[in-house]
Amino acid sequence: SLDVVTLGESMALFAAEQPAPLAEVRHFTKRLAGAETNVAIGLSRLGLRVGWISRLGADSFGDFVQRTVAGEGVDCSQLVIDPARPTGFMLKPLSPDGADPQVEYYRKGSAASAMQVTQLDESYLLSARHLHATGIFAALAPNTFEYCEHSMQRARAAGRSVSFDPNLRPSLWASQAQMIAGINRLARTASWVMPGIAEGRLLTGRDSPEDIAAYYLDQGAQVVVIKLGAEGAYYETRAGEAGHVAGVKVPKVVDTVGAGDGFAAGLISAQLEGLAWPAALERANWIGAQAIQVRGDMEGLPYRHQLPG
Ligand code: KDG
Repeated sequence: SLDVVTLGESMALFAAEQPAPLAEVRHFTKRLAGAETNVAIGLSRLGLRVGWISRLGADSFGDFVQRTVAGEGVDCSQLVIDPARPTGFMLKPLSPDGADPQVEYYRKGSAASAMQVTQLDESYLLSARHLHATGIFAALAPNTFEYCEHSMQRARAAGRSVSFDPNLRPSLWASQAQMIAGINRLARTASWVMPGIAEGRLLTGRDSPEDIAAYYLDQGAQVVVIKLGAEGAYYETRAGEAGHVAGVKVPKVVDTVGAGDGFAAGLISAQLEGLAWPAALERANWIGAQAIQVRGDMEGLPYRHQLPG
């Protein structure tokens, strides 16, 4: 049995080595991308048993993704190779000031984007104590939205905790209105909703962390955790517990992509270990802070022995 299961698309990432427009960059480093596998790898490094449900093409990007994820100890027994469709990839510019980069996706028609809910092995899904889902997989196609929503509903109905990171990627949605409606619909199924503050504002039309939390608590969430970047995070539970945990100072922000995934790995691992929310947010903040100090999404994720205290 597993502690955590997650589902989504992972890709090869070509990260620019020069701070120039992508069209002019000559040198890239190949890395792994995929919000859900970042979380899975973070959890596996902390010693949790975690599984990843996905599809890849029968190509060298697919081999690379599978080897990297499996090599991190993530269970890939539900990974299917689709010989008829490619593995996606993406390009990421180098932003010297650590600002969020404008990425370019090459993932339309990918193996993962064609996943159908009829292919889901529900006994595998329910063999885990916890499901982690993000809005990226749901944004790929109507069939992946359905896959994501159905998995969340099944897990929650079976009494599993379900975390949901909106992970807004506007370029994957037909319109902003559809993105907001789709993400908020998925959030209704989650037990933990964990947006960044800018995402929370866009999704709810509300401003303060307290008001954003109230929106999702009213919709049925058990806890809402709002990521405040350098300011840390705010949480509020259905039971009326609430608090702010300060951010972790870092000497230099190198690459912000993946911070939210590190945060999720910290939060989920701490909760499954029985830590209270403030301690869980502290671990989440700390891991997020590690992730932004190195290039790459998952390279900076700590192993258990590296956790402070
Ligand atoms: O959360 C990090 C992800 O954004 C990154 O790994 C790429 O999954 C990715 C995506 O679809 O943007």
